[in-house]
Amino acid sequence: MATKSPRAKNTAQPQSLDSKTIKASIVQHLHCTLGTDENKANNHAWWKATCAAVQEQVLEGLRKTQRAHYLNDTRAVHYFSAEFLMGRLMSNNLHNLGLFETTDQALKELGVSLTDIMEEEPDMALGNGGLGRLAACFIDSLATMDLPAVGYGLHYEHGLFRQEIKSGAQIERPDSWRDYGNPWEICRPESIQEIPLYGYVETKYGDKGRIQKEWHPGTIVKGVPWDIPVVGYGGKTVNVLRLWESQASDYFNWDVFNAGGYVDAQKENVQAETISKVLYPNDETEAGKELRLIQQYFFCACSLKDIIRRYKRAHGDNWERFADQVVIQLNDTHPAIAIPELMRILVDRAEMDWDSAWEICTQTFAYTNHTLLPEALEKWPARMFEKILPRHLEIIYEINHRFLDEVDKVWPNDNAIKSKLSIIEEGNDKMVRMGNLSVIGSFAVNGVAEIHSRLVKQNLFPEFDQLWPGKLTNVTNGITPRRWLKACNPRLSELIDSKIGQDWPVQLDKLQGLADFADDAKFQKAFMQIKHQNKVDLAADIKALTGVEVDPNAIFDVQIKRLHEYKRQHLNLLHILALYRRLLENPGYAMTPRVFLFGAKAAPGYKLAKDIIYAINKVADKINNDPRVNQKLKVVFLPNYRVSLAEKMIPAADVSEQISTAGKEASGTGNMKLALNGALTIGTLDGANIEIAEEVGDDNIYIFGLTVEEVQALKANGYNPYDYYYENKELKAILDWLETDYFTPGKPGALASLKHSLLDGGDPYLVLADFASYSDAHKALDSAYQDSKGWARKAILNTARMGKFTSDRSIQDYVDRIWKLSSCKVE
Ligand code: F55
Repeated sequence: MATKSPRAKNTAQPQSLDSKTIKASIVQHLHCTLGTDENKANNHAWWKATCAAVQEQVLEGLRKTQRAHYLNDTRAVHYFSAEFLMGRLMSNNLHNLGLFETTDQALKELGVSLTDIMEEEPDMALGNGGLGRLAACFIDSLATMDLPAVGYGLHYEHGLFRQEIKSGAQIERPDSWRDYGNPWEICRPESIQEIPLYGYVETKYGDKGRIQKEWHPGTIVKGVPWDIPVVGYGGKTVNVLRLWESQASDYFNWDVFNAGGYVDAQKENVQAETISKVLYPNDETEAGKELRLIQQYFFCACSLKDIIRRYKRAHGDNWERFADQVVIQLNDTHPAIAIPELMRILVDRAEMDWDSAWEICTQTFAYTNHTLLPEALEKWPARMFEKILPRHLEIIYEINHRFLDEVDKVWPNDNAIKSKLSIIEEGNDKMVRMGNLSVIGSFAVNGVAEIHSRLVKQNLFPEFDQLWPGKLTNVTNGITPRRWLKACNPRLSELIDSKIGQDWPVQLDKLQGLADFADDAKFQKAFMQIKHQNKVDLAADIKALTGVEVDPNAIFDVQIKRLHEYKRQHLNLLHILALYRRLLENPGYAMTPRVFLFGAKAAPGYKLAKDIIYAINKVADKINNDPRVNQKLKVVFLPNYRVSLAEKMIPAADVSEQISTAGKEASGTGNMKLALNGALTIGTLDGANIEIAEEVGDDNIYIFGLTVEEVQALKANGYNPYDYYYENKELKAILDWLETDYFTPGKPGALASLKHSLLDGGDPYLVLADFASYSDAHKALDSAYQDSKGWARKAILNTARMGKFTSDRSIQDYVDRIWKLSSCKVE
């Protein structure tokens, strides 16, 4: 049952500002910052003026926080992540400052709707999915808990692509979130860094035969920091997310320029500026592209220089306290290049001996693993490495050499183990394994849910676990309740406030208090009315976005996440087809009206994922226009799924689809957001679903499908999807249906790739094996919904029992077990 979650100490004290003062500030900014006035201003101008007014408060907090951290010379965590999926900032900042109601009032008096102007803000979509959003939730918790922390990442000009759906297919369009400026960010030219790339390494012989290595870079790029203030709930601590933009270095290539090669000199600029141009849109696959490695090195090198500059300001050239003051958390292996970079700085630049340098490194870094999928484990061709970062490759070889000597002491002459644990994968094309480097260079390694961490130990890194017992551990993910309940579901938040007080956003365990009302008819009614109202709102959005009309009285069944075979959106689709078929064959088929909602982006190069999106859309078209089933079934694919759309869908969901093949979803975090907002999970025993089930209890969740052990056994015994195809008549009919032109008139076979991947493709994610059990779980869920009181009770208990999944608890786990940080109060 519920574990105790930590106290985030702040509660949102409304600040002293009244609506008159805010109003004056907004108007002042409208005039003096935007150069317009109350009569001419459109929503965009009002939004910008309001941001500017809010930012004044934010910056006050930022200044005080930085002063407090400096004066206390605090140990700080540095969260290195190639992705921060921040979404919009206005609502969150207002809530965290305690200024939401006052600002709402101020704008009302000006004849402006806060809700409307918030829609003007583009999402900061500098991430792909769960990993990037986790980083965003974590920095929210860090600030809320008054912990000294800096987020470090890349200032992509273009975030994750905008998805359009044309005739059912995904089209990618560039995301231009900064085209009209970003009112929250501050450029810090005083902290620009210069980053070397390419070139060669010179070996020199110094005093007493000491070998000195000197890297002569082939080019230098400039890193320009942009700071996004991160406001903690209560508004006291304001930390910083520092994102690096690449620019051409000023002095570099002046020779070419002076020789009259203006255009060529500009070419260099274009190259340098490409580094932070665009976020790679792949989740769960490593791209293996040169530019991606450069991106990784660029932001890590900038960030390390920044950290070292700050450290030296307090401690001069004495490195002894570095690891006491600095802890660096690597969000997956994407920033793992920071490990050899710190070694290079210590050994080559600070002239430290190897062992002392290695001691500092391995006390500074900790690494979070987010995946077991083999195709997602980053590997770089050694030859590419050598070209871009020649000195780093040498350092990696040296780290590896010394490490393999240690391995030999434990497993003498065991070449199989050595080749498995080596940072270098031997072969025609040698590869650098970033996962192994991360484990070897860190003092702690964590998975992101209990089952995932167990599999990391048992399957991914068993020998490392033997070599260093205790180094591999678990920190179950969490989500910030400020964004994922307080801000996105104001109706429910108000109801909760009225029952259990206002501390729950920082003490999420308090939601347990709602369990007392789970059977209270009045509370049930209020809870379900809020759900209904949220569904009415979402139905209006759906109509506006897609033209499809949905009935808020139907069950809203939601699957929102990146599109991937292992997440099995196609299992959901096959079940929808089963329902459709049952309704056609038997118009009296008993089922509660259901609206299936999808939101998902596919990696642009992932053919089958795009085929699945196409299939969902084609099936949706057919069903939504078939009057025979329309009273019972609708299917909607909402285009361009992103944080701000999630904030609208989650409060309106009755059912949460968490149906990955057991063992494949490291944790999931959407599962937590949906349950927190009173949706019931239909899910497999995978990732954090298992821990959610433990919290909510078996009566309040619909678990189905094979377990990890059963998956392993089935695969070991030779899984044959045809067995299920021939065995299950319904399944066969559905799969055969996909080959006809029923859903794609005039284009038979347009959806056939799906069937083939599940049959001749071997069904790698066991969709067919889990189909029957999934269908049964849906039947159980459907009949449970018929009992409206019973359902209300289950929904309330889901919300009441999500305390464990606040990201404050995750952060407290990191603090206690990995980071050993102390909080620092800001007055
Ligand atoms: C992005 C880029 C690359 Cl190269 C590889 C993976 C990703 C990515 O976005 N991964 C990701 O989102 N992983 C997810 O992390 C979440 C947070 O830990 C987990 O909840 C989720 O299970 C996992 O898939």
